Amino acid sequence: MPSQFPHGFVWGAATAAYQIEGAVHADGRTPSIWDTFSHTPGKVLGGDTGDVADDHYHHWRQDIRLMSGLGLGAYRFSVSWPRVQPTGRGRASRAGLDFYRRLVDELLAHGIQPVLTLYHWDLPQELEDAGGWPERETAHRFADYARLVAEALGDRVPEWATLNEPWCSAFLGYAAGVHAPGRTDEAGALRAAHHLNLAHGLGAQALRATLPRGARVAVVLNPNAVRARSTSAEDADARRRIDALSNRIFTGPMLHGAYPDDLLADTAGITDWSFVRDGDTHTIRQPLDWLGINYYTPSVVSAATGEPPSAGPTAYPGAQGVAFHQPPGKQTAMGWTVDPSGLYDLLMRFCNEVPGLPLAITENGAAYEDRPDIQGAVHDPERVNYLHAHLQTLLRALADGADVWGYFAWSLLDNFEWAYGYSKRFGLVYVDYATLERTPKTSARWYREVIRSGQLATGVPRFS
Ligand code: IFM
Repeated sequence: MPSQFPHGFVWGAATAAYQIEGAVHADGRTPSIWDTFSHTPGKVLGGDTGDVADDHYHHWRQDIRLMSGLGLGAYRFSVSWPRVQPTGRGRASRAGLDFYRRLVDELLAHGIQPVLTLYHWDLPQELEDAGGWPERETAHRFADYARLVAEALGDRVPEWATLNEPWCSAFLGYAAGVHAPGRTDEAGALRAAHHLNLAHGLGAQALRATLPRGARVAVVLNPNAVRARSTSAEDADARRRIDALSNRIFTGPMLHGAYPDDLLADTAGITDWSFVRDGDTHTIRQPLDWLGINYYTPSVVSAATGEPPSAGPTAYPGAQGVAFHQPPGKQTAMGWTVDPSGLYDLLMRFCNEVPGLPLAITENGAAYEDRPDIQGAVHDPERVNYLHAHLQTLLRALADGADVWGYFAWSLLDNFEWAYGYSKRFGLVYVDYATLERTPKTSARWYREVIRSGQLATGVPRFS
């Protein structure tokens, strides 16, 4: 197996605005759905909120120094919509945009390429009050927002992604209700998925119309590496259903210009999809410069096992009767099985499905129970092993022809892990939430060495 990454391969780390910025009332920012949700008792573990988070809004210089110390070539971050366009409509906030201008300029001064995501789940609350993603209008509001940000930052940001993980926005937010805005409305979730797709299409058009030539436009998905538990026809059908509801509902219109027939049939009892208007799928299928893939763990499914289906809301409307199983293997603190083969499968799938479309791994990482030792050092050998195993798999995919230009570890910093609050730590850098002190973990030093050498030591990682 080769251990050397291609020349020019981009090494990065990723974050998202609500998870790190804090400063939720600064400079005219208005609440997003995550402010509302996290302040609703019982929604987030421990009652945690993003009010302070890592206070990156005030520590950004220090955080860029950390990135520089790691040797990062790129930093993937998201813009907070309610910070740059309070209430989600109308004029941009100069103070909000200035924060990102300063951030981007400082990144560039350190030789770190900014990779900007427009929407990482923080819908302005006022737009949710007007109906949120189930309403078509929200897609148009997103396109306006995309244009405002592109006008302000287009001269200095080369890489743009419209949405992050629209599956989570639509199905965790509107079907399962475990993410903001916490609704449990199956038809609403399918409408939300369509309007997120439309937002991507309209947003990509707005970016193309505004950005200088050479800026690249993408979308970031969290495709589900879904496997059938057995070779039976029933389990294969369960896999097909989950693949449709997690993957092809987005890649169908975005990459091929149509919703898959089997998805429409599976969900016919929930909606007739009449909210899809003529021309929508054409709008959604915008030329992309690359596709971002976030990967953590695979899924294993089977046809119903005979146990009563759970009575609670599902994240997979139309796939009741499909059972999920824990894949074998070690688990992270999220309970997610460590299995890099899912990453390989996804990379090869997209390579075959959309030949010529470059890919990036825009998130990959793991939560573990990190704690400083008596000297204050944070040793996280399990994370090193996790990252090492996934990078090894990436090398295999590259050798087999996958066109992947970059890798972004999730996450630069420990941060607000949505409904889990601060209980799950994904960072390369430990954050003491009481003092906001940052301490690079062992994994940060290990990653720095991978970046410096452009290669992966074979065998067991040095830091295990
Ligand atoms: O923290 C999240 C991130 O916001 C989106 N992708 C998955 C990560 C880990 O759950």
